[in-house]
Amino acid sequence: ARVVPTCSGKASLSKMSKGNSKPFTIFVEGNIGSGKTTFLKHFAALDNVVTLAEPVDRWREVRGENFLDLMYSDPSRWGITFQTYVQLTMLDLHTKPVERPIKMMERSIHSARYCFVENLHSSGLMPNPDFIALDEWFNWILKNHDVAGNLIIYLRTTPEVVHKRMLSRARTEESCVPLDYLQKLHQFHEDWLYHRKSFNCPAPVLVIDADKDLEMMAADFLTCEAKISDAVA
Ligand code: DCP
Repeated sequence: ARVVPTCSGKASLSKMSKGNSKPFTIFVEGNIGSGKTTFLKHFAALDNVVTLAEPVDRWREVRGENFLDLMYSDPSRWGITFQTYVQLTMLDLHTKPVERPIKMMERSIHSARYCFVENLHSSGLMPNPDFIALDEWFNWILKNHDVAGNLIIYLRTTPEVVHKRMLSRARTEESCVPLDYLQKLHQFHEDWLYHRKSFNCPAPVLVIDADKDLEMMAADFLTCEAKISDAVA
């Protein structure tokens, strides 16, 4: 694991939450199939951490409609619907009060905008007016709500590895997602979190090699635990 310098050039983890009531907030980011859910499960066992899983099930059942499925079946038509709802549900999690000192979220409103929405728009799958409307909402949220984090854990993978994992877990809606889509998403994550050359990065980044099988990740989990407790202490 390595800690990428903060946007301001400091190499240490942010200690923003120290001394105030806001929890130390962590976003776990990475491509589809990078192991975010498993990562969160590990930390859910710790008594000072609240983990908030990504609300995929809420996106699959919205008053009888499966927004995730609609988005994959016709992104140009339904991408705006799906991503608007993702933005709402993520805002809900960002602003949710928690009772413990560390709040760990699976993804964030930031990766929704900077990776998924950006990918749909730049691939020509989201019409420009749809993109503008979403982006206006996003900018309004950034100005009017606290969606900041203290640390990003980037589960870094290669697209071929996550493609295999995605096919083997066989989530129905994802059956038609091609490798090319994962390659593009990978590049957006890389440019944002690893090369730091695209969008604003809202927190320092801890990079973890997540191509490894789960059994090989134990040491990385411990490294993360140590970095987090050091940052919060
Ligand atoms: N998704 C999307 N746009 C977003 C967020 C997610 O299109 N803003 C899609 C991609 C996946 C599904 O939702 O098809 C779930 O995405 P994640 O990668 O966030 O979650 P996983 O369950 O794939 O994570 P992991 O396998 O790492 O646990």
